[in-house]
Amino acid sequence: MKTVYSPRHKGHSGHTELAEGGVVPGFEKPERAEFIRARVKEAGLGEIVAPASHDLARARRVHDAGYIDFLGRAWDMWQAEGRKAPVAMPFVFPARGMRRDVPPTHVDGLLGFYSFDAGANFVAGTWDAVRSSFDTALTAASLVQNGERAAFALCRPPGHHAGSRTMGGYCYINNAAAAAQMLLDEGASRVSILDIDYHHGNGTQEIFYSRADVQVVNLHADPVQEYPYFLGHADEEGAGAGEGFNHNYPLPLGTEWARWCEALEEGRGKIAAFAPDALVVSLGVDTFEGDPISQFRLKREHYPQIGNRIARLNLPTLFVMEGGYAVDAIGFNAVGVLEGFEGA
Ligand code: Q9C
Ligand code: ZN
Repeated sequence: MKTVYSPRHKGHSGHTELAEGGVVPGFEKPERAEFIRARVKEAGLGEIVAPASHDLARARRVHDAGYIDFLGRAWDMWQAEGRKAPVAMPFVFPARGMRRDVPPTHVDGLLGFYSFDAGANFVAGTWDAVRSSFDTALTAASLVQNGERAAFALCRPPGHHAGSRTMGGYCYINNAAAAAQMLLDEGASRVSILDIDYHHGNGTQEIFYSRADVQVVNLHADPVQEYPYFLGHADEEGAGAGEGFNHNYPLPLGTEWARWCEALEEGRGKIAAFAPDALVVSLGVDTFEGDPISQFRLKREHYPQIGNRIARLNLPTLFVMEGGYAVDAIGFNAVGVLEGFEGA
């Protein structure tokens, strides 16, 4: 299968995050995408192509217009304040009991207004990287749309935590959601999203929660124990017209392959029953035993088996890169899924 990749992701670097009471270098760093790209080449997965530019109207199909507008202006607003710090990070959020119907005008207020945590920060190159990640997902979606069996969007930054008007968890534009929406807008009647990142894809769930045309299946660490903590429980099954089209499989910390695979099989059953025209896989490999911020125990040999099982759904499939922070293993694990898919 083809891989879509742009070097523009590299501008999103040097940012920080809050962890264990301090400010640390971001785990979501450029080496991630570079190691995956190197492995795609080494494994001979297929051609690597550059993304074509896509209209941001495609992002506004799944995000609030004011939110997308702010993403594009955040860094300039930060600089206009005369800030010397190289990283813009939110620090105040409209939580319970506060108003969120009056957007602030100050950049600090807007950063919090459009965030659910402090995990999506801006440096000078962030917006350009976000834009190229979005273009990457949509370009790969077009390949599938135009008849390819599968395509790999090597997106960075990732997207599945980004909701209709909130960034967070290293995510800005929800690449998988925008891609799924484009497939629908270009002719598909139903699309399934299978999110296998270690963390619950809260943004994707929120965006499609009331819809019957996008089924969302999510395997992840139980939110009572793990980030993002406030979404991803098994009883979240969709609302209104979307009732019955959201499926969460929360799993305990320490989950190993056998149990994880059982959840995958249940999820595959839901997808087969929904009979979508296409499948979008939110491909996170932070389920790996060596991941520095995660606590599942999948091993390198399990990733091709995941790809094999996904292939057996027999659907046009778009893989969209999400998380995975064990940088030295990320190439083997991410590309392992794709090789398992191709070999099935
Ligand atoms: N630094 C994705 O995998 N972790 N995002 C906070 C303290 C946030 C993960 C722990 C994890 C976000 C795309
Ligand atoms: Zn993750």
